Formats: sequence, C-alpha cells, structure tokens
Amino acid sequence: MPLYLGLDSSTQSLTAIVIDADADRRAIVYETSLKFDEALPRYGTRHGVLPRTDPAVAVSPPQMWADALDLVLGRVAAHIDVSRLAAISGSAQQHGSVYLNADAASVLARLDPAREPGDQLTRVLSRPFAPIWMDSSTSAECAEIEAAVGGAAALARRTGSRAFERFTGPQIRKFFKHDAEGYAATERIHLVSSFLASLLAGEHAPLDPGDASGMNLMDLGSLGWWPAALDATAPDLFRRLPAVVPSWTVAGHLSSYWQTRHRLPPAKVVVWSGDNPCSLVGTGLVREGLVAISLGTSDTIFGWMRAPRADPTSTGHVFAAPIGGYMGMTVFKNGSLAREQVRDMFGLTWSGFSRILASTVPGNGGGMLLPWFEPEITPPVLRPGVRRLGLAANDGPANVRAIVEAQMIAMALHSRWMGVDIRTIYATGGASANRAILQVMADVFDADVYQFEAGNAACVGAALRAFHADAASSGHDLAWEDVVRRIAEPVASSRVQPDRAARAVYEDLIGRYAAFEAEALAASASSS
Ligand code: XUL
Repeated sequence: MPLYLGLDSSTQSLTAIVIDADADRRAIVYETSLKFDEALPRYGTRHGVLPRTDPAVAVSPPQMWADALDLVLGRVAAHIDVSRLAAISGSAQQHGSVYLNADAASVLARLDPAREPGDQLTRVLSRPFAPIWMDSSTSAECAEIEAAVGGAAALARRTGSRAFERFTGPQIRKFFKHDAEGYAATERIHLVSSFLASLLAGEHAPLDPGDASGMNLMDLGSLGWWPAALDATAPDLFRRLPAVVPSWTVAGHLSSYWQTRHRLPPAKVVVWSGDNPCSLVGTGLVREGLVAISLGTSDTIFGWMRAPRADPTSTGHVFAAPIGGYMGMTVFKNGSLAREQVRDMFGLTWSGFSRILASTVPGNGGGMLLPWFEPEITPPVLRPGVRRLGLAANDGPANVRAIVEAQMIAMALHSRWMGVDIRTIYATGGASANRAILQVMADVFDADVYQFEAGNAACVGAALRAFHADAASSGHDLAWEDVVRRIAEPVASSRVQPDRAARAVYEDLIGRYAAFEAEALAASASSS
C-alpha cells in the first residue's frame, strides 16, 4: 500500500512525517525533524533567522532550507520502503519570499546529484536572502499599496487582509524600491512553499490559494491574482509570479536529482501550502464551528469558514483553505520565543516553567504584562517593549504565569471577530505538549482543549494533502472527513478541562487586559 510524505519547513526547523493511508492500518509510520541552527551551523542562523541589528528586519538563507531538505530526505530514504512512496507535499512558513533569476529553470532541472543543493542554488538567487514572516520593515510600502487600491478596507475585502508588513506584496515592493536592478533580474518570485516544491520537482512549481492568500495580491473570490494589487506593488509583477492552482494539483514528479541522490522513486510532488492552511487539515478542522490554536514560533488561532467574512477590526486574516472554502486566522508574533525569553530570564528549564505555571494561581493576583518582546502583529506594535502592571519584573513565578495568561487572553480577545462560540480547542505546535500551558488556555477560553498524537499538525496536514491529491489525480475525489480520519483526530484522553473556579477571575482579567492593551497602544500612537 502507498505511503505519503509530508514536509514542514518552519522558521526554526524541518520536519518529515510519513503516513500509511491504508484504511485498516492508517497511521504515522515515520517522523523525523532537524533544527536549522544545529544541523546546518555554517549558515549562522539563530532560531532559523540571520543575526540582525534592526529588530524590524528578518531574513533567512534559502540555501539552508534546500540543504535541510536534502538531509531530511536522506533520513526518510534510509527509514522507509521507498518503493511505496506515492506522493509528497509540504507545508512552509508563510509569506517568506525567494527571488530567482532567469537561470533558475535550467539549474533546477540539472542539479548535480553528487553535491548538496544549497551551494548550487546561490547563482540563481537575484536577492541573496529571503525576507520572512518575522520582518516588519515595510510600513511605508503597506501604506502605499493601501492608498493605491482605495484603502485598507478595499484591500481587505478583496485579498482577505489589509496590508501587513510581513505579507509578500509589501516585501516585493520594498525590494523593487530599494534594489531596482535586483528586481529587474528577478524572473520568478516564489513563496517558501513553492520554492521548495520547485526544488523537489526540478522545475518551477505553482502556488496553492491558501499560501497565495498571504501576499496581499490574490483575489479571494476568483483565487487568481488581483491586477490592481499587482499594479500597486511593483511593475511587471504578473509574469514574475507563479500560477495559483487548486491545492490538490500534482506539480510534477520527484526530479532525477533526488532519484539519484537518495534512490527515491519519481513520486508525485503535490503543490505545497502554508503552515497554517496545512495545520487546518492536520487538526481535522474540515467543518465550521471548531478552532485550533498552534503554539509555535508564532502563535495562531484559526478555523474553517464556508464564506469569507472580513475582520472588521482589521487584525485578522481570511485565507483560502486548502480543502476549499476559507479559513479565518489571527497571528501573534510573540509566541514560543517570548515564552523562552521568560524561561531564560529566570534560569528555568521547561519542566521548571510548567511546575511554576501549575502551582501559581489563575489571575496572578491581578499582575499582568503585555508580551511584546518583538514587534507584534496582533495588535500591531512596531516598537517592541514588555509593559507590566502590578507585576515586579524580578518576580519569576508571577512573570511565568503572566506571559502565558497574556498570550491566551490576547488570543481570546482578537479571535472574537471569527464569530465562533469556542467550546472546544484543538491544540498543536511544539508547546502544545505542555499541559500546564494548555490548562491556562482552557481556563481563559472556558473551553475543553485537546492534544494530538503528533505535535506538528502542519506536517501531518501536508502528508494528508499528498494522500488526497494522489487519489484526486487518479479520479477518486475523497471526502475530507475520510482523508483526516484516524490521523488528524485529537486524542480523546488528552482532554484538558477548564477549572470552573477560574472563570470569574478571567472574565475580570480579560476586561482589564483589554483596557491595559488599549492604553499602551494609544500611548505608543501618540508618541510616534
Ligand atoms: C501566518 C504567519 C506565521 C507563519 C509562521 O500569517 O505569519 O504563522 O506562517 O510560520
């Protein structure tokens, strides 16, 4: 029976998950992961990002992602029966872009299998580094694009989001304005997802509508490029962008490079998507009324929606969903790295952090913090800085509880626009393994929280998308409920229930947090 491989190229790591989709034996049969900083130290990244002096700028080397793919595919080939590998798909951090010159097509088709891919790709990059989702350096371009298309609301109505600094359109415009020569030499602009799919297939791969929604360039209605947004972004952009195709499209087959290098078969390469759209599949959110929270480098909250419903507060996004329909989502930049900063400030291990969380009381005696270690996406904060109220900066236990409460309260507040009465939350991402964090989540949302067997729903979703597309390409249109069965189902025994006694505490704290946040935003607006 066939096997399906899902890959997830995230900010800090690359993961692979192989599933056996046989109806009776359906299960994850292999999983492996590497951290970019540790496995590929020659690229000099920290948490997957190149060291920076300006906190607004965040770039990564695309060659590092390519070499990571090589290492992980080597491991996969050594551990599974490769003759059964039918299809591969992937998930990638969203918004990041890779700029390739006119030599790319021939270089991709003729990589030397005796050598690693990264080094061979350097000469096809028309922009040496890829700006990634953590970049917040394009406020000027956001304003220009919004003005050119008739305002933020017009852009949001058409593309699903007002202009956001990390979105690819503003990033492309900045590149065009600051390096016109580099832009002129660019023949193709890929997202991380389509770049890695191209590398697998040995030819330029298209984009899926889910990841293309994170560019401020795609018309959510037609699922094609919106000419007004393209014109507002950079000249002659259409011919530089990949086509947008249905998420279950087979983009090609594993190229001869991988076949020779790792003795892999010419498996189908299914178009990749973004990590959040893939997580929608990997958490089995194939119907309305459910939400998932992903606790990773970014924290995100999302759910499927039948029709696009714009966020009147302009903080959230509507993306096309890789299963058809749409998804609503709100993204927080101060996720795992903010939790890690608090852990490190007080010299704790993760188990020490959890013990403190479990032994401190909900509401923290009223002490709060705003967790803006980095510039924040939701709510928009360009100048970072942690603000505390009724909380001593040197009180370790209180700060541990305050960071997690702040993150959960911010998620509860800024997901209200999605209009879901949240009774159940599916938790995924690295920190979803931490049940003390999930208890705070359950208490703040007053909802049941469930975990999954595999912590990386994006990667599971990519493998399931490969399975679905393989069937679709052979004329079998599988229902998504069947695709996700037994793999993207939460573990029933993992349920974390809300503590009823905490309810009144959080009702009060959420209101006070909202006021504290609004005050801090108003103060920073008046000082800028
Ligand atoms: C989504 C976003 C992040 C990245 C992280 O809009 O910016 O969740 O996808 O990988």
